[in-house]
Amino acid sequence: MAAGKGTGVVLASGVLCAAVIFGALHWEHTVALPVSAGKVVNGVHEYTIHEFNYYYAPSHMTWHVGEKVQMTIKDDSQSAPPLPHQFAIGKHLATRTNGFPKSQSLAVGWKTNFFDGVPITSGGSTGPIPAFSVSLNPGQSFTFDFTVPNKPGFWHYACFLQTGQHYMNGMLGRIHVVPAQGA
Ligand SMILES: [Cu+2]
Repeated sequence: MAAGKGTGVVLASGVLCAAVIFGALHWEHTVALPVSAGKVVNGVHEYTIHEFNYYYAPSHMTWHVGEKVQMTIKDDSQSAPPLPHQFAIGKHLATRTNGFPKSQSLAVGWKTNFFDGVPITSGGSTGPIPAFSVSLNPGQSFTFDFTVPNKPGFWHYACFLQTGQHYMNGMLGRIHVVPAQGA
């Protein structure tokens, strides 16, 4: 069963609603997390996203359209037990119910995936990967490169493992994609 601190979130979000989720996030994260950990090396914006139970650090990023990005995702989960985690960017939750009467909506993924049609470079190969996301075991990391596509607006990254339980526990971050600098 999930950690007790998530229970309030689950109860509060019987009706799945962004306002409830964001309220819960503010309530849960009493320690301030860095807004953006990117640094620029040779024109490439490098980010490392650390995954914990059940949050990301950083939990917010701002990207510019056309910017070259190198992302490293690292599962730094150390709480007992350390857990696999996922990093998936998208918008509009894909949900399903658990099949019981009065069942809750379970968040199981994104309807719109940010990386659809976007070439991803990793391990020497480049190409779009449908519904691209990264799932890691504790201690693992994965690095990939891409150019921020012309998809301005707010996007989210989340972990939907354990039938959405990680998402319900607050494992959610936000990306603001803004027009190219100087555009
Ligand atoms: Cu997770």
